Amino acid sequence: MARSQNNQKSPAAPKPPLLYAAIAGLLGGAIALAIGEFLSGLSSAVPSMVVSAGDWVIDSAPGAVERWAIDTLGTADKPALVVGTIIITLIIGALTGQLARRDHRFAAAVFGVFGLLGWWFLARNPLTDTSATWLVAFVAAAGGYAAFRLLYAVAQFNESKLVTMEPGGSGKTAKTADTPTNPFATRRSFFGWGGATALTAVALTGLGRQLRGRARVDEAREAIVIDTSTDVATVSADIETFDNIDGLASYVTDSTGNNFYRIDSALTIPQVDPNSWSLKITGLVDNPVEFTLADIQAMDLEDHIVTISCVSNEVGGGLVGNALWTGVPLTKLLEIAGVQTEATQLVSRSVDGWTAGFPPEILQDGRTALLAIGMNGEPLPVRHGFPARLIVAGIYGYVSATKWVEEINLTTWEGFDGYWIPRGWSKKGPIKTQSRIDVPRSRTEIASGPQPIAGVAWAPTRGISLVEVKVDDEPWQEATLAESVSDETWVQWMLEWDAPAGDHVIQVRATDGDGVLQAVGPKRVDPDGAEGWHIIPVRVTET
Ligand SMILES: Nc1nc2c(c(=O)[nH]1)N[C@H]1C(S)=C(S)[C@@H](COP(=O)(O)O)O[C@H]1N2
Ligand SMILES: [Mo]
Repeated sequence: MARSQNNQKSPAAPKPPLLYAAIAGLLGGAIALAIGEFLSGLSSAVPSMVVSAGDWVIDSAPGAVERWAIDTLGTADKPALVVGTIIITLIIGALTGQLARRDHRFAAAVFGVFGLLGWWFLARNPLTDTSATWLVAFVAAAGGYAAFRLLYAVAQFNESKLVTMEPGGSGKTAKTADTPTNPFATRRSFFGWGGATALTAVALTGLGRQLRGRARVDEAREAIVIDTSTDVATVSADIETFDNIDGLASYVTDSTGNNFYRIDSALTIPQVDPNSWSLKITGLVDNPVEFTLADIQAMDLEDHIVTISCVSNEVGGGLVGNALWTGVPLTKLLEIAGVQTEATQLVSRSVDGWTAGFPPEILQDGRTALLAIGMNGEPLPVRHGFPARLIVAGIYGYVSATKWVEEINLTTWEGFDGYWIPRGWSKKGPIKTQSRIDVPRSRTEIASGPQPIAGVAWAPTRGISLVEVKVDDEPWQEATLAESVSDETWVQWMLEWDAPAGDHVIQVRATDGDGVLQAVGPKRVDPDGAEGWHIIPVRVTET
């Protein structure tokens, strides 16, 4: 009963002039959109509402219409959609303001629908965190509605002398046109509040975009060419792989989109401007140095294929991937800085303050350790540490693989604990030998008959010498290993199997290059990595 309440509170509250009501509605809509932009800047789990609405238009437009739009609007189709969404929202806001003069509940309903629609656009995006989308949509709609109500209220000033004549009054009319019923409702205060609201909307949007900064960094990233002598497409062609086995992880993991696992503590992916980025080497060194990206690019870049893995990878899990990394050997940078003999820990720090540490003496065994700027022939994807990160073969990511790295500090082993160490993880993190069955997929049904059993096994930097597979109670059988470029990468393995109908259990175990059998465990991931043989059940049906 918003209306009767309204009438009761201030029986004489006049309706705002049509134009003012429309402006109030328009600015309420602007605030709602701006809050959405601002919140999406705060968290990478929340995309922009405006962009999501545009995505929906693209997705639901019939192919022909979409092509027409792209042809007609050229590459400007995305900005055009965004501008279109904003304009439509503002027009609806203005209409809402006008209609609210008849019935106040109308505005509440429109902002409510805005919230629901906004939520739906956000939630459609597979990358979003659903609980966050509810919050964002609600805050945006409520904030927009509150702004509208405020402006509407200050617009309820008396437009003309006639309106102020009241029965029982003195018969005199007010001298000014702006005699308010609500003392704050004057033309002047409306423009004051309206201006402030418009500025707030612009500031929130600008701040959100600034925080995200994605487009800017993406553009800068695309302008960078990684000078690599290795063509990632031919890496797998030059060696014998099992890439043709359906469902088996390919030898080199695709690093586009979200195909390569991503682990970090960053709520928003840091957006680092490559032109102002630099890496400092500090601490126990003779010459503290600082390198720009241009400095790094001008050095002799090396290409290495290295498998990296997360200490949190469960037995059979996917927090592992193999990529071609391009960069400068850490030893070369450390040589320039002149590491002192007391330095027993190399701590790397990212732009967001995350840290990792390992003993630099492990670099003496000649393993690959890079300040990497390229991944699979391209600049590092932003989510994988653009413009630079560390890659050290044979130790888990949490002690070494700092993304968005900006400082390497040489210190003592006791002098510092990296990010995860006080949180209950082991200070040293050598990668344990692991093996995984990819084909057939665990808990699936397959048809009886010839069927490969296949997967990957890794033990960087020791390499894999043997993979064995066991079906039910049969003896362990030796799998065939594909080729790998070095002991620093995983290796694909495969065993032909004539699958008989029934329920089966398949297990795998690997032996590393030192002849050490993978630990049977089971042991949980903390504090220093899971142990155990991967065991999967499958159902084979009669063909
Ligand atoms: N800045 C930063 N770098 C980081 C992390 C992080 O939280 N912040 N996580 C590390 C961990 S635990 C792992 S396993 C690897 C994962 O690298 P990826 O996301 O490129 O696969 O990044 C490492 N580098
Ligand atoms: Mo990790």
